[in-house]
Amino acid sequence: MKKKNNQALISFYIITIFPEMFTSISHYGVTGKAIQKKIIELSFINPRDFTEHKHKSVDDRPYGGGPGMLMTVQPLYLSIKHAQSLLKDATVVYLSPQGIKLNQNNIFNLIQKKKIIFVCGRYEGIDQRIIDSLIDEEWSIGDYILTGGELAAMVIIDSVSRFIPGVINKKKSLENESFCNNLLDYPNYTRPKEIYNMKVPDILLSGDHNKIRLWRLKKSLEKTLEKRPDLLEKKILKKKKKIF
Ligand code: 21W
Repeated sequence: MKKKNNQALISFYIITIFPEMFTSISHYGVTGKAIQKKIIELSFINPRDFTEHKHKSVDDRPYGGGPGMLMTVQPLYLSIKHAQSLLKDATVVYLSPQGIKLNQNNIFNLIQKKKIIFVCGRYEGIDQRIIDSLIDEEWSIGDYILTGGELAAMVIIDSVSRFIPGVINKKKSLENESFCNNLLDYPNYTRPKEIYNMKVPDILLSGDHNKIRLWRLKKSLEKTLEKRPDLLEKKILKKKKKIF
């Protein structure tokens, strides 16, 4: 079947000792569809398949002492080299708490890349020599501690999938989205008009689209001022950019 021109293909190679975790995004919802339609392509490389250690181990104790274990060089090195041979010119990204903290802007820039190799660490991290020799970029998804890079990779793939043409068809639903314009969403309502003594605001039933647009903008601004004043400051700095 021929691919439609508006469908950008993004390939992710994921280096992980827990590839089964990714069934959660492959089988469900928007990301599941995107993968089914081959708009997003996920491939897995398991360092355990590349270990030359007699007990198939992929971790060892840190030199100099300290808590926990680290992922060793050898299985990761061969895994990354293998991924690079299958996905030429890909950006190699190590997911770690030390990385650049991702936001909506980074995610948007990411879809231009098309080819990404994610290295998911487990234990207390990976040997620094892998980072120095094979990693192009190091990314974090926020200032809290996870148990490994897999959930971070899934968060990124999930978020990226919203940006790809053909994944979410309704262009409009993306245009007004939270964070795109540094505003939080306005309140939303669907049928019925009244339930359990709770009503939909009259203005949304008025059919006056200009008034509705202004009401939504007002609500968005109010909500943002109340909950995330930091976003409004960003917005004022970027005043020239048109909103809504
Ligand atoms: C968490 C690894 C904490 C290491 C020596 C001994 C990927 C992540 C991760 C993890 C530590 C991301 C230490 C936000 C995250 C991830 C696993 C710290 C200290 N050093 N984004 N002990 N948060 N986390 N080790 O945790 O792999 S992206």
